[in-house]
Amino acid sequence: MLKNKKIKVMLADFLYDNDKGPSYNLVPLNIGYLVSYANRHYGDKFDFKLYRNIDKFIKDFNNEPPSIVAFSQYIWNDDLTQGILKWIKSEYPKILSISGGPMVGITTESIGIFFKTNPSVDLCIPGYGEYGFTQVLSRYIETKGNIELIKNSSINGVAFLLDGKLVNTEAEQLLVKPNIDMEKEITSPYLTGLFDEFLKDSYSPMVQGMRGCPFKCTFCFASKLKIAKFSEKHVLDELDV
Ligand code: B12
Ligand code: SF4
Repeated sequence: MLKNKKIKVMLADFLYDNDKGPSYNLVPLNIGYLVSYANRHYGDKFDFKLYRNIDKFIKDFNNEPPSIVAFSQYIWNDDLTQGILKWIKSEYPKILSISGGPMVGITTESIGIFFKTNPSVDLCIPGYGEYGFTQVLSRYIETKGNIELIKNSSINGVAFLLDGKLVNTEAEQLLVKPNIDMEKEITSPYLTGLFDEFLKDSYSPMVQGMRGCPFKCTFCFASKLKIAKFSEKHVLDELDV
């Protein structure tokens, strides 16, 4: 590896394409927030690339495989993501794989089920992802990317299997809140240009005013998360009004 070369991280929230194009076409706000937060802490060490389109991901991956892959798993892209993960880990076992999103869930039981159905995932981050993701990056640097060493001791906000046993499953207490000051610590991915390539490609913007939900529908992931808000100014700045 070249000295001072940044560590490549590919993040994706995949969409299916049908014969009319993408099944829907919103910017990947979830991984955009992860990268906005991570860039504040480790932007000098990691080079983050965001993807929606699977063909583009595979082309760039084959061109230069990354050191870390990170995927959003929702009910609508779970099979697709699992397939890609299976291929990546069978061909490149040293690439660290991280997952997050509603399919992980936030209870010990759901995280256990997630790992059973996703054996190619090294680490998962239940609930809000920014804090845990950055904790993993820090551990990655300390251990020079050795996956066994990364899993040697627990990582705050992160769950994984060690000898078949779940480590760090205190999701319910720890992870249902963002663990960061969203307003101060998440720079808008719109205002920093992170989404420019998506907007140029006709993806639609989606603006988040708050997280969690004041309603408590029992089936819903969002009803379990603590409410956290962006300020009115933050939202208006993003809307450019
Ligand atoms: C807006 C929204 C929609 C919009 C836009 C969808 C989208 N964004 O892609 C619309 C109206 C289109 C929609 C439709 C549907 N939705 Co919807 N939707 C939501 C809602 C309200 C917000 C999602 C969102 O974008 N949040 C913004 C991002 C920034 O937040 P986030 O997803 O929470 O991301 C954080 C964490 O999940 C985590 N994270 C996410 N990805 C990753 C990746 C990594 C590597 C890491 C470490 C962490 C991480 O970190 C992020 C930042 O903290 C959620 C409920 C909620 N309040 O969360 C439901 C939700 C996502 N929807 C859901 C469902 C079921 C649907 C539908 C299938 C409903 C239906 N039957 O038709 C459809 C399918 C849409 C499709 N893609 O085909 C479920 C998904 C459940 C699941 N297990 O996947 C949710 C969670 C609600 C629920 N019932 O529990 N939806
Ligand atoms: S389904 Fe979830 S996001 Fe929608 S109102 Fe209910 S708790 Fe809120």
